[in-house]
Amino acid sequence: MKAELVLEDLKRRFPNEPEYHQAVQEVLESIEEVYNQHPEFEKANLIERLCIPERIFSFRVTWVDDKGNTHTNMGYRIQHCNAIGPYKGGLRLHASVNLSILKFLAFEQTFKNSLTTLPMGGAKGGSDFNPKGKSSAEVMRFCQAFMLELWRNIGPDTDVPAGDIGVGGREVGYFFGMYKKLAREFTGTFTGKGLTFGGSLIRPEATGYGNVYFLLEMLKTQNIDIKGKKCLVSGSGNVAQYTCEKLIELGAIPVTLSDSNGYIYDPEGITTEKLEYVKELKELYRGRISEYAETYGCKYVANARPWGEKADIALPSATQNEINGEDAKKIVANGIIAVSEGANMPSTPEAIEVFQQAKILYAPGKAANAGGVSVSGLEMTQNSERISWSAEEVDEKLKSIMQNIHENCVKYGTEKDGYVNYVKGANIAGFMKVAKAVMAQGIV
Ligand code: NDP
Ligand code: 2IT
Repeated sequence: MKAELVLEDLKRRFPNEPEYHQAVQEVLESIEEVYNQHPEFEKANLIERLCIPERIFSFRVTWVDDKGNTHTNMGYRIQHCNAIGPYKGGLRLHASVNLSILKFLAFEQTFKNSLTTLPMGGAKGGSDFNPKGKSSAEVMRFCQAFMLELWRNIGPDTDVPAGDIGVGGREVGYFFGMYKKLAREFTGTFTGKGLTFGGSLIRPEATGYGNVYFLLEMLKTQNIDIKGKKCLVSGSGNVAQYTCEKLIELGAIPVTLSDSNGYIYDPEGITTEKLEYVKELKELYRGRISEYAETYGCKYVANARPWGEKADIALPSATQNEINGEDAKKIVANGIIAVSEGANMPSTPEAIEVFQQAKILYAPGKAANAGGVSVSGLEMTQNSERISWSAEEVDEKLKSIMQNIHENCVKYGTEKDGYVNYVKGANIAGFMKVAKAVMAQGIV
């Protein structure tokens, strides 16, 4: 297999899908050498089967707003691979959603889920519906209309969706309610559910907490204490909030948050009290992060990202390609020692190159943010057994999963000079397990 040729072919067959090409390229470059040690893979043309989704659903979603106007959006579900378990992955509601973005996310999800060691395949879905400025009733009608189309293609042993950008507890509740009505069953089809109807404790916290657990493991390899370290966090949604919560608990100092309009810089640090304000601002009032700056009298920079601020650690937690090569240069020049990705693919290939050249600790999303889907996997287990574990139990399992992912990255990603290439480690470990499972199941 020649990574370059495979990519060229995919670009020809699926043009205008830059995010999908970007995600595939990163994995292919990491695994090329190991893959080529297995002639049986090449003989079975395995690589194409792992890059191209098994199935894609796309459908029109029609809903009525509060004024009685009718709207149409596109809905999608990409079932990328179910070689190691039922399809599993979130739904994203954001105006930018298109096939390229969902194909990249479903591809990444497959190898991320493999890394967790839990039996989950990879999927992703969503819609170009823009939840901003919509009432709860409008969001509900949209979610119900979306589920009217998707429900036949998902199920507890088939495909289990969850949240992502624009989909939190409220939306999962609406999706699940409609699914349950149409399917006439109460099962664990959906994770991230409310605690009163089968949700798992620690699922809301899991991605942010898990990212900080992963960061701790990276810091441990260099005997660095997290206490007192200033952290740049981007985003201000689910992942950003619980990243901050864990950082504060461990004595680190988050100094930035952002949304699609700009970022705040609070040199005093975001405290527990200020974080409670952010949670309310975002979950209840659905406000803008600029209001934080007005409330606490700190700096707000419109239409910008926080990467030029001075700090010790960066935890991008908003969206894909939010750190470009120039941002990465600023991050390195400012002496940042570690970048741990809460978001999926937040760094461009140029940015990754800058981090790795500078040999700073750098963890890609598919390893560092795997805590979210891991606890989703634990939610599935609890649902099938009709039991629920305590917060401590789930948190302990989450910690040990993140430590195990870190160990695997070190095992497969350590280079001759001792530098751990976490991208390579995560890609090889995640990929090989799926590859072996696909091979064993024949050509299907
Ligand atoms: P939320 O919707 O809760 O929050 C998203 C945050 O990112 C918001 O602050 C949002 O700002 C900002 N954002 C979204 N899109 C853009 C954009 N195009 N430009 C600038 N800012 C943007 O989503 P999550 O916190 O759940 O997701 C954040 C990231 O983490 C995503 O990459 C997601 O794929 C990834 N992830 C999420 C997991 C989960 O369990 N939720 C698990 C693993 C990864 P605004 O409000 O202005 O839109
Ligand atoms: O990107 C991700 O891993 C998620 N959005 C979570 C997926 C899940 O099924 O919990």
